[in-house]
Amino acid sequence: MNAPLVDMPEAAARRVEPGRFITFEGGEGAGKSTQARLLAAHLEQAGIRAIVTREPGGSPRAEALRSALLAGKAADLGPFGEAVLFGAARIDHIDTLIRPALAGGAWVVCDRFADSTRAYQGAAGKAKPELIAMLERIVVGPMRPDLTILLDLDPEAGLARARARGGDAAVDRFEGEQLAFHVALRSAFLEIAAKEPARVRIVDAALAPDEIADRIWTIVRDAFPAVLKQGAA
Ligand code: T5A
Repeated sequence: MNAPLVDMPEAAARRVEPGRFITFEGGEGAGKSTQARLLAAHLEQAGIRAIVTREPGGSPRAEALRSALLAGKAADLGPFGEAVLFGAARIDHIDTLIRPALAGGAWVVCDRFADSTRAYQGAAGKAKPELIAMLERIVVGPMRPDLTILLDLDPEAGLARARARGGDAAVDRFEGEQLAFHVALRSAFLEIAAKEPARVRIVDAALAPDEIADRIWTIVRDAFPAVLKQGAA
């Protein structure tokens, strides 16, 4: 029998930082940035220091990689090559922003994280799932989110929102993919949620922003009852 290429069991150590790490995931225009901001405001009202960040990006080096990736400059590398660059951006983001913030007791609210690589480069992009899984273990290690909010929306509605917001600006690398790509993305995110129900909670993103924010706040309070007492804020 061949020895495994890497030996990193799922039971790898949990991280020890005191802050909480919450990610938002979903297709284009699902409302992740809007809800990340609203959640951070809610947390601050409840007396918790919250930092909003995003991927790709969140640190100067990762933002430079974001510009290249969203301009399509890495598309010729193929989906796994792109995944490696998203991973490089993620390593810098974790090392320079996420881990230090969590270590200082802040909560980090991140607009997209490793589930986006699974969905965009893995399921929809068709990079080999075992390579994507291996990359995630190397890049993310124990820095897995405590909670992920999946904003689920019909892809045509999400793309229409993104286009309406973007005006005449050119669509980016992934917005420009065929509808079938975005349909595959939605299925991939729902599959991740089905496999990891304790971490990933689905919220209907077709509702009004305030209603979505209320539902997310209920989920967050329920997820961290020792910190956020019922009825807080
Ligand atoms: N990517 C990313 C990968 O391929 N692999 C990876 O590993 C990672 C991390 C990032 C791209 O990179 C890809 C995925 C992406 O294609 P991006 O610009 O950050 O690029 O793309 P998105 O994350 O999709 O950001 P968007 O801004 O397009 O979408 P959001 O953040 O989901 O939506 P938001 O909040 O900006 O809202 C969009 C518009 O809709 C309105 C807002 O006002 C705004 O105009 N809106 C609503 N309208 C009606 N009802 C609601 N409930 C609404 N909520 C918001």
